[in-house]
Amino acid sequence: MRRWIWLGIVVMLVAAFAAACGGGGQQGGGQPSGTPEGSAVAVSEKEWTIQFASSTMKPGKVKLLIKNEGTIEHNFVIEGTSVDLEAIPPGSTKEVTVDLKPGTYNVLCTIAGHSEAGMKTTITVAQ
Ligand SMILES: [Cu+2]
Repeated sequence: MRRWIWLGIVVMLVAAFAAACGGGGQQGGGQPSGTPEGSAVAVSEKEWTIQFASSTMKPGKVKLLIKNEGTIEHNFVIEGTSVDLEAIPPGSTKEVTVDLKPGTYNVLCTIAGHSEAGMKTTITVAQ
């Protein structure tokens, strides 16, 4: 007889525990999984190259993270766009967002002599 009472208590405890857990689980759900606006593309500048992590991009807003991995100042220009970054000190990173339309763009460092030495590249924007 006593055994049944204990069993009843255990069943009630388990039920209470399950209810508490169920409530907590519902609270955790419902996080929206939206896609972030644009995508970041890493760009490395140094003597004497400009390298994009990806030189082909989709049209639309693209965030560029330009890191000067060289030992002297460089700047960053994408011809035909508003992107015209002032000198980036060695070791630092600048961020710029550009709205790219389909096409091919020349990218260069406009400090005298740098693009001639190799600091230029092209990127292609296509669907
Ligand atoms: Cu440069």
